[in-house]
Amino acid sequence: MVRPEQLFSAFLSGLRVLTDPADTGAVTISLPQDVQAEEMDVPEVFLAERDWRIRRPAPDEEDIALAARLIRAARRPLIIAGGGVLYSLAAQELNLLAKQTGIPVAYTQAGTGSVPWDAPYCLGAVGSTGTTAANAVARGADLVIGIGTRYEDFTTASHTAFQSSDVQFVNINVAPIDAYKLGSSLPIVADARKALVRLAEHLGGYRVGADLQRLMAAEKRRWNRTVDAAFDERHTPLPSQNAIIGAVNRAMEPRDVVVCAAGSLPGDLHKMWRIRDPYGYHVEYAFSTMGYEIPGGLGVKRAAIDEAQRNGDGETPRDVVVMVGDGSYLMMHTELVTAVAEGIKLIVVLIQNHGYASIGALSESLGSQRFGTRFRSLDAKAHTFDEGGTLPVDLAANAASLGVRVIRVDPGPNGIADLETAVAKAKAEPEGSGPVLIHLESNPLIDAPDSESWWDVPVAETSELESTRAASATYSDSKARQRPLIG
Ligand SMILES: Cc1ncc(C[n+]2csc(CCOP(=O)(O)OP(=O)(O)O)c2C)c(N)n1
Ligand SMILES: [Mg+2]
Repeated sequence: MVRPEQLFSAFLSGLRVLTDPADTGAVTISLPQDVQAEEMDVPEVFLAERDWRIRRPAPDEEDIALAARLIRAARRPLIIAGGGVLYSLAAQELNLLAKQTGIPVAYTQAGTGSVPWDAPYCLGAVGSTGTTAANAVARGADLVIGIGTRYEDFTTASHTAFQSSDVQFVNINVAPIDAYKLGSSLPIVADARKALVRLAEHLGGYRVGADLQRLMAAEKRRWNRTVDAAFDERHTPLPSQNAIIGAVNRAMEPRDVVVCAAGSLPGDLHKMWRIRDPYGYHVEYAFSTMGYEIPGGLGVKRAAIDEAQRNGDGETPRDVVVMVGDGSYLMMHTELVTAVAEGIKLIVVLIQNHGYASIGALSESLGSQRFGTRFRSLDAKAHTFDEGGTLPVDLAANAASLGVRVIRVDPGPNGIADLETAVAKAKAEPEGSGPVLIHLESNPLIDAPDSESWWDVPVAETSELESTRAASATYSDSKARQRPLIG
């Protein structure tokens, strides 16, 4: 903007965007500094309070009737719950529908929390970072009901998740662009909550078949056992990230919120986090921005404080636990100073594995030997960082230098138990007492359990490395399973 009078229309359109369920996003209003210094009379009517009602478009009745008919006729229906379920405050309605009908529910990153992990109809995460249970049911699904999902690349496992030849998609989404995705035979442009309520009415008396119920139960048991085993891993001296996630999950209360964004953690959390509250999981995976974790966590904690105040009765805010890798921490940890200055109780679990475990594992799986993903000193002769010693970096000391209270969890057989105690201790600190950072080292070479899924990352077609040539052949085989126009 170049004139102050433009503020009136700019503010109103800014709020329109902020309150629009489909177009919503961040709004930035910029004024040149000379204009900022001008004085201007503002009409009272502009300053008056006004209500911004969030639009909730109702579904077309015929569409809902048709969706119910498709569901009744399907042998293997599957609901995919996206972030839209949570933005629409529709978790309760989704759980009621799933309980009533027995239709299995799998969730995307943004949809994590829409159903609790231990509900019989919950298959957990779907796609490249999914559970084997959700992915097995997705593979054979003949009707996918996507609710509030953008079907991004990980959700569809790069178009390999749905292999049934007759699979159809019913997509309920407030944004038309997403409702029409994957060649949907029935795009329903509507608010998730309203659509779920109407759908439940139309599905009175309907239950999924016994075959699907048996498959769900068996696959869920198989996956739960896999996660139990991963959480129980006791590698020494350095623990696996799986065991770390298990310990943090056990030490947190159901309503506490875990925050994350980049590295190997988001995929591992999506798979394994045992979610118990619709708003207990905040992972920025749209861009997976390294460095989001601590400033993002601050925002979540502020929202939690507001929520407790709104609820009244002296309610204590939810605890917010940021899980962050050393690479992400190094990229942006300085907002810890804001938490210190404002006395914001933020709990940070910093996993030091001396490098980029995520990119390293991806690189290795594509035949490239984790090149350049370890933080090591330069071997000047070989001109490589891959051979030198671990850097004498002490991120716990770094956090302490910013005024953060730090708990170091030492490596060894008691590491995981000590971590649980450390999280409990941090949680016991009073509100207003500032951040606590728990520092521990982890073994970057132990992966999370396999998703039995895929992600399309192209491999060099020519290479002198035998490992890359082998990866390229495997890549071509996987490409053959892609179904570009649908799942
Ligand atoms: C701003 C930004 N730059 C680069 C990337 C690509 N990237 C994703 S994960 C990752 C490494 C993260 O390292 P760390 O936080 O230590 O987690 P780890 O992989 O060890 O679990 C990189 C470079 C990204 N997601 N965001
Ligand atoms: Mg790391």
